[in-house]
Amino acid sequence: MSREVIRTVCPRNCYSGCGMLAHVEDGRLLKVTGDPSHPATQGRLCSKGYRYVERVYSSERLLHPLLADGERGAGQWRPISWEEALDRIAERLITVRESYGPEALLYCTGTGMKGVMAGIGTVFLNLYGGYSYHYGDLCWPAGIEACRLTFGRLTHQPPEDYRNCRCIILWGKNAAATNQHQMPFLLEAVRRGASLIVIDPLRTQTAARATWHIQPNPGSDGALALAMAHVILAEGLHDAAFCRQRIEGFEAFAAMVREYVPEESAAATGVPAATIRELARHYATRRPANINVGFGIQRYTNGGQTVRAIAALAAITGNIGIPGGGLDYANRASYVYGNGLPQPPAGERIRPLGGRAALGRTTLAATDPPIAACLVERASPVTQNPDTSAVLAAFRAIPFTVVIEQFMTDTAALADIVLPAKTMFEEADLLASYWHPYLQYRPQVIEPPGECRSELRIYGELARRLDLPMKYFELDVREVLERSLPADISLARLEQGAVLPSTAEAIPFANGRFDTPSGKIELLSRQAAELWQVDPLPRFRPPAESRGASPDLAARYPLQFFSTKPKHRIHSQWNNDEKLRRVSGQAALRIHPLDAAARGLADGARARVFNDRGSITLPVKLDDAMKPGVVNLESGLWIGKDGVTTNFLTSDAPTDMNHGATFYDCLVEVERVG
Ligand SMILES: Nc1nc2c(c(=O)[nH]1)N[C@H]1C(S)=C(S)[C@@H](COP(=O)(O)OP(=O)(O)OC[C@H]3O[C@@H](n4cnc5c(=O)[nH]c(N)nc54)[C@H](O)[C@@H]3O)O[C@H]1N2
Ligand SMILES: Nc1nc2c(c(=O)[nH]1)N[C@H]1C(S)=C(S)[C@@H](COP(=O)(O)OP(=O)(O)OC[C@H]3O[C@@H](n4cnc5c(=O)[nH]c(N)nc54)[C@H](O)[C@@H]3O)O[C@H]1N2
Ligand code: SF4
Ligand SMILES: [Mo]
Repeated sequence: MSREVIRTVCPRNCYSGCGMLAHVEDGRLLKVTGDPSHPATQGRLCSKGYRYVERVYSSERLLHPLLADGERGAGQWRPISWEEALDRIAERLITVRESYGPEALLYCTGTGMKGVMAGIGTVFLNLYGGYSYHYGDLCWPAGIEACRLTFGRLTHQPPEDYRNCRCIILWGKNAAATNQHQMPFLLEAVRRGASLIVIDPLRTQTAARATWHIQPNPGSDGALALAMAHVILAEGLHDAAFCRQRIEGFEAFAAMVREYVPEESAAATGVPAATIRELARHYATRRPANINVGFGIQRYTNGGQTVRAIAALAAITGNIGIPGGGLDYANRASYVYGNGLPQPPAGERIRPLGGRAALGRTTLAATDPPIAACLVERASPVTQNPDTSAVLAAFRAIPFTVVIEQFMTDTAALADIVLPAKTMFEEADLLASYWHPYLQYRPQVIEPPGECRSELRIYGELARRLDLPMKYFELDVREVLERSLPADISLARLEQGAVLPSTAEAIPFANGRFDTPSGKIELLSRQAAELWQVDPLPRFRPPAESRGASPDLAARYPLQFFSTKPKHRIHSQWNNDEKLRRVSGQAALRIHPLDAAARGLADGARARVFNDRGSITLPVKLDDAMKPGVVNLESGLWIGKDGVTTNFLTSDAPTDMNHGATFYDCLVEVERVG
């Protein structure tokens, strides 16, 4: 018997990037535990992380290639051999390319798995001659661009620096659910005397731990931040020397915020003027202060400008480049690896169809050629992309779809062929975190169970059948990863534990250098105007679906609806884990008792939530900590398991910058059923 404990890392699209120990006996994963030597996650995982053994050996895990038997989408499958599956797919890909050209093939990816090896599909498709795709990202792009425009690079305070803060604002971030390993650092800061302020329309578990919870109207944070800036500048609480030396456009910004009188912003934000003033004074006078901006606030049509407005607060108070300060959005200090996969020349016919948020509509609208086949990998667009009705229509219209998956998701259920994918334990890769600054290595610790295969192997087998050059697929994964690393980090070193890259700044921007066109923090950004046609200053515009911007729509659909991240799932993942489903409880729409009473809804009653795009029917959960006028549901539900999913209601409009999705910019009405 051989028993080993192997250091690895959880690769989910999750802030924490937990250091993990895989306990393996005779080729079988026995248990996973947290890696106590990890500087940021310190030996802890989360409810999902501790369920990996059950996930890997789940009775629902797909172990063999499946062919839709009879009508596609009807739930009938026939296990087929890899030979048959690959022959069928290869034959179809050749026909599609001959009949329409390679761009008739849609390549659809998500964030289900990250790392260097996730790039192998693109290698294959370039060799194939091209493909169609959607640009942008469902997750964080508007905020990423806002921070890039403002500071020039994406980096932020390391976790251990929170102990130096006197004030921490979590602005639209529910760390207790989404970045659980940040909580001990935050709570330690509180023990040392820091105030912890949560700005969130919902009373989240994080808000419950805060010293002060402020509940603005969804999508109104830009107005709140600018009104705070108004108070700070009017009362001379800014850092005048810092503003002079380090900020581009300070005068223009100061002139603009004179318009944002707290009394007037109170209407848009739903936050009383006195609270805005008190918050502004508190933040500006408790230096050093840190603002943690979550990703929720940028899922609106004004999302990028909102993040720019909040970033301006950190700048004018001189809270950038000092211990205990900072504007934390996404930390890319550990994104130091490149792509060590051998790269063929780009395919000749690569066609962008539109932004990822509009996957359904733009796929349906594709002509010359239309989409004739689709490859889905690491994604479940049926539940995760906006406008589920359009996504469903698109997948039903595509003549031939292959989904590479671990489980029978709502998306896989629509496929012609489903191929069983590897998990994190079955192939090696590198992992960066967007919270802590450490680079990590994820070794292969077991062989894929059943007939599961890595994408590298799957694309290699398809390449052989398409007579593509095999040198791009006959690879040693360790060599690929070694080639991806910067010169001063080796795999051998990563095997010893998480590595802090030499380029990581102990205190970001301490050197006063910003990689913007002016070399300063840009509150006035010409790039913003040129690239995204927004105001060069972060002026406030109400979100598209709000009383402020669309009163007619708001008259019909008076409730602001948004989803949040589930504590016991990562998006749609683990929603098929029975234990975690029990912990999560039944999916329910959270609503304020006043809004419920106005609609004749008692706690637990079934309600239809609807707008022009769609409707879902589910129980309501009355919650007097909700803000009246706001309703909420967790994302990542499966139609097949829960009967509903959030995105039937959401819009496919893009964010104001960088092609993001506006999941939270959504008006609905709720009515009783039965
Ligand atoms: N309404 C609403 N919708 C949202 C959001 C929201 O807040 N509200 N959030 C959005 C955000 S921020 C994000 S990031 C997206 C996430 O949405 P997606 O990117 O689709 O991510 P997941 O649901 O985590 O995973 C998708 C699939 O990847 C599969 N997978 C995991 N590992 C592998 C692998 O190694 N190989 C293969 N082939 N498959 C694998 C999983 O089994 C899973 O079914 O959802 C977005 N959708
Ligand atoms: N458990 C778990 N952890 C995760 C994930 C997961 O699915 N599950 N997903 C990971 C991924 S990919 C992402 S993108 C991150 C997201 O991490 P977060 O940004 O923390 O998550 P969200 O739930 O999208 O939004 C955070 C908070 O913003 C609030 N919010 C919504 N609209 C507004 C607004 O207009 N103003 C303000 N002030 N607040 C608002 C919501 O109520 C919510 O509590 O989490 C990562 N971590
Ligand atoms: S899902 Fe996130 S918090 Fe949970 S183990 Fe993985 S990285 Fe850690
Ligand atoms: Mo995300």
